[in-house]
Amino acid sequence: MADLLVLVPTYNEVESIADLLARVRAALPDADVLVIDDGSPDGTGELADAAAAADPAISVLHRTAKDGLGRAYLAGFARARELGYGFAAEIDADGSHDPAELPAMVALARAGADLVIGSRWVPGGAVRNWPWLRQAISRGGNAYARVALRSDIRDITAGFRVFRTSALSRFDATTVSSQGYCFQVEMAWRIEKSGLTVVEHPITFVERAHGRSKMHMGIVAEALWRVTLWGLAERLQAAERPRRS
Ligand SMILES: Nc1nc2c(ncn2[C@@H]2O[C@H](COP(=O)(O)OP(=O)(O)O)[C@@H](O)[C@H]2O)c(=O)[nH]1
Ligand SMILES: [Mg+2]
Repeated sequence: MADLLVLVPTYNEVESIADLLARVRAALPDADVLVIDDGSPDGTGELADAAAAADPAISVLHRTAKDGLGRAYLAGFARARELGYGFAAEIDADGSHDPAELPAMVALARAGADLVIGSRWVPGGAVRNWPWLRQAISRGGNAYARVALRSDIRDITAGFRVFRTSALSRFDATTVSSQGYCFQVEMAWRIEKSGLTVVEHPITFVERAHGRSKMHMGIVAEALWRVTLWGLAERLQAAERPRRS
């Protein structure tokens, strides 16, 4: 059995999913792939089923309604752990993340990293075709999270990742509170905080050519208030520590 499960969350990605699956399979012929579709009305789930019927390495998890990226990934992580995979990867379905980067990222994980982040904001990383507002949100959000969470991670919101599944089992993923993209921040920060190894690998993020982003201001707002609360809680705990001893 393969020891890597590549998780591909989808919502209305009918124009991108077949090409993305072919590229993942070509980049990592030995890995298995799990599409996690939230009942896309555009037929993405059916297309993924057709790919799975033609290729035993591909399977599809159908969920009934759009329930957020965080919960889709938690379902995928649970599947990866149940089935005994050593590593689980995250990749967007819209072509923004180049599957050709995955072998290098997986190699870093196999070499010892607990979490490898495909990072836009480290030297060598880049973003292509993103409107200035998205760039500003990503750069500003990452800068804010670094300070608020006292994190060393440069691209803590990135959705292109490889996890060692034992790192996921170190904490109870059912206690992960974020629903939207803030989920990425929460997972990376918890892994970093528990002393595990986080490595960033530079990637070029290319904005989707088809379909529409599911990003909206509610998702940004969720990240902002959660990161602020986590940061404040950290500082309160740090302030209390000397008094107890
Ligand atoms: N299963 C599932 N996938 C989602 C959901 N929201 C977004 N996605 C997928 O997550 C990936 C990233 O979403 P996208 O809209 O491209 O975000 P952006 O790149 O930040 O604009 C894509 O593959 C989406 O189809 C969701 O609620 N459920
Ligand atoms: Mg996208």
